[in-house]
Amino acid sequence: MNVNDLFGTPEPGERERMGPCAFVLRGFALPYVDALLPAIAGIEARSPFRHMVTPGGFTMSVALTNCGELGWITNRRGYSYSDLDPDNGQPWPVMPEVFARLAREAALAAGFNGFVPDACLVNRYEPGSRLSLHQDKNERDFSAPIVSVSLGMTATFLFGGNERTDKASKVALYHGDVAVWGGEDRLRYHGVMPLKGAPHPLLGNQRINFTFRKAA
Ligand code: MD3
Ligand code: FE
Repeated sequence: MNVNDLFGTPEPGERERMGPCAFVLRGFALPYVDALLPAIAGIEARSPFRHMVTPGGFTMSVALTNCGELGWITNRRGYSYSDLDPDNGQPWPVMPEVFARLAREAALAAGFNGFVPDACLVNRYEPGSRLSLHQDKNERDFSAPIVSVSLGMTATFLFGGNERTDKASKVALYHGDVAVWGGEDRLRYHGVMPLKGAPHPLLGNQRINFTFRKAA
């Protein structure tokens, strides 16, 4: 039971603890939204969202692109980080200054000083898109935290344990919320339930998530 089960939608400014080193900063990205949206458009113009294929041969329901020095990719050969967009052979778009600032400030607010991400995966969910339970373990060093920014439609996030079979709790992530996790929570299983519900006033029928990582 947590305070939001009793009192409903959380207020911007709340910091919810999900684990010893995992937090949701409610509404932390709201002051950045006006700058983030045109920056996403700029990234998309060079490296459009696309549905990648997993090593098992399934096409992801989530569409993705990347910015920064390295981008997360998947194909029949496996999951990896690449300095080039495989669709156009070009470097990924440069990480916009406002992205890097948001990631650093959010990490600091959760107790991780000096976070400098080299990779930003941008996920786009449409109604029905989901992300099955997984660990983020394609990064070279697990000592840096991960910062995740949610925009648009509300998603139900699944927060599990260190084993796939550990019971996962559900957390609603709203437009503007930022999740930060590291330390002993860095390798916890997590996922996103199929997107459903009301369109967002600003973004319509989609949810966009940025996941900032130190990959190299
Ligand atoms: C893990 N994306 O791309 S991470 C991914 O909403 C991914 O698209 C999610 O998982 C998405 O690999 C955002 C969200 C998250 C938040 C808090 C966590 C993952 C966490 C706390 C501990 C462990
Ligand atoms: Fe993940």
